[in-house]
Amino acid sequence: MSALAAKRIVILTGAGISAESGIKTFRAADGLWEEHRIEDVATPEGFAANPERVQRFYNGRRRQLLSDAVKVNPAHIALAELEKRFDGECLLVTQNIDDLHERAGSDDPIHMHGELLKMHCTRSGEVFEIHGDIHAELSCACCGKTGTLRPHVVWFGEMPLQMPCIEAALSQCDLFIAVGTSGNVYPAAGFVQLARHAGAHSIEVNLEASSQHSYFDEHRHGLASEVLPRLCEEILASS
Ligand code: BJW
Repeated sequence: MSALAAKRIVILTGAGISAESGIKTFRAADGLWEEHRIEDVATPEGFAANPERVQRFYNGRRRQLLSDAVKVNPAHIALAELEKRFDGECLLVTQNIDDLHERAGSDDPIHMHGELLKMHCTRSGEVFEIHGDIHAELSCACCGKTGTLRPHVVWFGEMPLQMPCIEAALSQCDLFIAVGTSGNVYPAAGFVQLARHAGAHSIEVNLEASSQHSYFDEHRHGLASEVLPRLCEEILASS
C-alpha cells in the first residue's frame, strides 16, 4: 500500500508557503529578522518596553497583507482543494498569521501563532477583528480603556494557541506534512516527532533541508507552489 494512502492527515505550514504570495519569511537573508530584532518586536518584554515600535511593526505588516500586492498562490489553493476532496480527516495547522489559507478556501485552519487581522485586550483577553492600525488612542470595546489592545499573535515565551487540539490530531495521524517552515521554532518544530511516534509517514516540503530534516521519511524540495499541487493530487489518487 502507498505511504500516501492516509485516513488522517495533519499539515503544518510556515512562512515559506506565503513567500510566493509576496510575504517575507523570517529567517531568509532578506527576512523579517534581518530588519528587526526578535527581542524588540516578538516578545512580551519588547512590547512592554516599547509598545509603539511593536504596533508599528504589525501595523505595517497588516497594511501589506491587505494590499493588492498579496495574493494566494497555488500552494494555498492545493491545500484547500485537498481538504475539500479528501475522504478522511485533514487538519491544517499554520504558524502564519496571514489569512491566505482562508482566502484560498480552507475551512477554519488553526492559527497556532495567532492572526494579524485580530487584536486582543490585555485586560479581558477578548478578541476583536482589526483591519486598520492599532494605536495608543484606540479604546477597547469591552473595557472602554485605551492602551490595552495588542496584536493577537503569539510571541516567544507565550503559549501557542489550540495546542491540545493539535496534539490530539498528531497523536492519531497517519500522514504528516510540513510545508515551508525552517523547523527552528518550538513546539511546531517538534510536531514531526510526535507524528512519527504515532506511526505516521512524514513529508517535508521546503526549498531546502530544514533543521528537522532528519526526522522526515520523505523530502520534496522545491517551490511550495510547484511541489504541493502535485503532492496533493498524489494523496487524492492514493486514498
Ligand atoms: C519555502 C519557500 C517556498 C521559503 N516554498 N519553502 C530552547 C529549546 C527549545 C525551545 C526553546 C528554547 N528556548 C526557548 C524555547 C521556546 C521558543 C523557541 O522555539 N525558541 C527557539 C528560537 C529555540 N518557543 C516559544 O517560546 C513558543 N512558545 C512556547 O514554547 O510555549 C511553551 C510551550 C511548552 C510546551 C508546549 C507548548 C508550548 C512561542 C513561539 C512563538 C513564535 N512566534 C513567531 C512570531 C509570530 C507572530 C509574527 O508573525 O510576527 O512566529 S516567531 C516566527 O517564527 C513566527 C513563525 O510562525 C515562526 C516560524 O517561522 P517559519 O514559519 O518556520 O519561517 P522561517 O522564515 O524560519 O522559514 C521559512 C522556510 O520556508 C525556510 O526553510 C525556507 O527555505 C522555506 N521557503 N520560500 C517552499 N516558495
